[in-house]
Amino acid sequence: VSRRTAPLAGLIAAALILLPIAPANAVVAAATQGAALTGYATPVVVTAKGGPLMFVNTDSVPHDITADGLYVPKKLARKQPWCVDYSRKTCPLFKSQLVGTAQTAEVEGLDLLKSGKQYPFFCSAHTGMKGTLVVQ
Ligand SMILES: [Cu+2]
Repeated sequence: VSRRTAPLAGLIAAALILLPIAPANAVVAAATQGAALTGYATPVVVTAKGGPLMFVNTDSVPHDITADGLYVPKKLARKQPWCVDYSRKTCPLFKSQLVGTAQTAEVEGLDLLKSGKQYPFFCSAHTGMKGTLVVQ
């Protein structure tokens, strides 16, 4: 790295370090080593309506959080950024990205949920991994 590009490289490195840090008030859901067999480290997650809820994966294989059998109402699907990957009828009501080892992703869609209700979720890569999201 030349002297001229060194500051830029430093900025990029700092950005990469800062990216996985969750907001201070975020609730954290987690998958840890062996989660494909043993399930989520946090099978029951209590969150505020609208979140923020971060999913942290420390396992050696990728996992996510995906609403189980619950879908964004067709009329609203076009407005949800994560719905671009789905047909308008099959967009999960809430989901995180599939993330690999030591990665963190925000669970999106929590503002579509209702206080006082519980919502089942699973991992789209390992359908035996199941959990419950409790919205306060
Ligand atoms: Cu998984």
